[in-house]
Amino acid sequence: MSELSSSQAGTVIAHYGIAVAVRFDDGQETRLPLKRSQAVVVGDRVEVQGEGFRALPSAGVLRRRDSHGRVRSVAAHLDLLGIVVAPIPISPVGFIDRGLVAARTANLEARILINKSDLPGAEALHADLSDRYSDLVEIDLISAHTQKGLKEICSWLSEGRRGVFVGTSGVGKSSLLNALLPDLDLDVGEINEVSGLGRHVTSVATLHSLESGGELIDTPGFRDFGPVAVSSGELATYFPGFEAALEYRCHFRNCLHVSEPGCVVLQALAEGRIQEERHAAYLSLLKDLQQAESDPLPK
Ligand SMILES: Nc1nc2c(ncn2[C@@H]2O[C@H](COP(=O)(O)OP(=O)(O)OP(=O)(O)O)[C@@H](O)[C@H]2O)c(=O)[nH]1
Ligand SMILES: [Mg+2]
Ligand SMILES: [Zn+2]
Repeated sequence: MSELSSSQAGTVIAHYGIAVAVRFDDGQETRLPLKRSQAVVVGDRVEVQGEGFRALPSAGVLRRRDSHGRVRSVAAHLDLLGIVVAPIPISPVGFIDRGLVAARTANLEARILINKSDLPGAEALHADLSDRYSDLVEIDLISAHTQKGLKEICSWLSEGRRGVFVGTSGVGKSSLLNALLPDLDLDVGEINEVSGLGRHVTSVATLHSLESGGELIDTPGFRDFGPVAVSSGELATYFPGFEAALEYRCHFRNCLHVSEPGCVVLQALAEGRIQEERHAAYLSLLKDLQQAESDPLPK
């Protein structure tokens, strides 16, 4: 076969909207134009021929629904999901639950990473999140600035494991990557002093290899994280904190655990085994999913 007609396999390592960067398996990198019809995300495997490429089947894809109801893929071939939060900016209500549900449906191992441990309020946030989530998921108090806890993150991202950081703009996702990879120099942005919000600095998703052998993907911050790969009827099965209650069966097979008689979730709620706040978070996500299911919006 001639040089020109042979195809080469690689991985998408950056997505610029109109083009992608691909790293071939021999380590060489190239930039290729993206056609409108081509849907690939960082982490996807592709087969490149000249200027063209075709995406190979993917797995471990993290998807979310944006505020317009559109389904967006975040990254592919993932093993780990780091849900990054910070004392400032505060993450939207339900962000962690949505992230955990999305991780469970995509079969990813999730962790809550509380960044900016050097700031006042970090300890209180840690105590609050530990109260709610420590039975369900590992929680780390870390800092990109002081490097606290970064060694643990490196060992989590050990050889052959690929992770992605998600979190609202300004929580420090890019700063964490810069701290984990001293040669990297991703742009980081100041928090707006009036609104306390980030400035949406990162606009491109990029994949980076760590010394520990793992890989980590930086993403632009987004406020909405509506899970997509789960229907309203299945939500409870994936909802963090409902596991023990759902070892028993509700009276109705299609129980949504809202107000139905003979519901084991509501019984656990009444007996204090499920906190009110957890059930309220479930109801809010259930409502969003039902709305998305009834909306004829573009997929
Ligand atoms: N005090 C403190 N500030 C931090 C820490 N990590 C990041 N920051 C600051 O938080 C701000 C936002 O950081 P970025 O890394 O740009 O946040 P991001 O999550 O990548 O934001 P987007 O790209 O907009 O989604 C910057 O001013 C950082 O210096 C930390 O550990 N401690
Ligand atoms: Mg960033
Ligand atoms: Zn029920």
